[in-house]
Amino acid sequence: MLKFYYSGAPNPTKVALMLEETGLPYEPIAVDTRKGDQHKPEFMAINPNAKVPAIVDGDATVFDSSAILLYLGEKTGKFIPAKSDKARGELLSWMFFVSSGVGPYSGQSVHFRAYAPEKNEYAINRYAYEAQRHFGIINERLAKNKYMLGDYSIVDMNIWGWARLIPNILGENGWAKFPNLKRMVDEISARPAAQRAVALKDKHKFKTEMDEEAKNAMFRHMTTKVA
Ligand SMILES: N[C@@H](CCC(=O)N[C@@H](CS)C(=O)NCC(=O)O)C(=O)O
Repeated sequence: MLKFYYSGAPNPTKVALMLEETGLPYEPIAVDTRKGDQHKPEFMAINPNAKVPAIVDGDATVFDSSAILLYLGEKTGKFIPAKSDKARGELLSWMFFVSSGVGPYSGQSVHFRAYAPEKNEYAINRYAYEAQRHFGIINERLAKNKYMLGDYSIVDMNIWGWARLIPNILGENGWAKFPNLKRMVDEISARPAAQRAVALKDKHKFKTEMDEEAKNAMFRHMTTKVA
């Protein structure tokens, strides 16, 4: 059975949504990143980048949430547009837009807002500005389209994983500028598959404290010099 290495964080949750939407049987395997499970050799043999999510499907190992969403979309033929050059161009553009923009800027925005030991206004504003700019582009497209590619697809799941956390990324008024994106996120969150995906984290008692052990596991730059 397909093995799904996960935690309750945004990138694994979007993959959980796709697994739940497709109905593919899978075995969830918890990786408690606040305890340092991601650095264990047995997990790093699956994802040398030491991050969740990852999947093992027969002899295929896939890590990185966008790669997994594409893999599962192609494997099942679900939530992926019919093949034409035009549709494939749009699919790849928006998938890479999320993985190179929405995800990293949102993640860094949360980091500098909530976890950095010093409040660095420059970093907070830069990442919040870039995250907001990316969400703005999505919001504009959703003014004319119900979903990013017309029909509900892995692009929307990829966005949902982060956008459902907009108040954590941009602050409590974060939704103010994005009514169309909010409409889509609420629609997806109401789906039974999304509710099961979000509830998956409760199947395991993940560590919640951001203590020294967690910081040592997740923020290694704090204790390791670059040069
Ligand atoms: N580009 C990767 C990023 C994965 C990632 O940053 N995962 C986070 C959870 S959302 C993680 O494992 N953090 C633990 C750590 O950085 O040690 C993806 O899209 O899957």
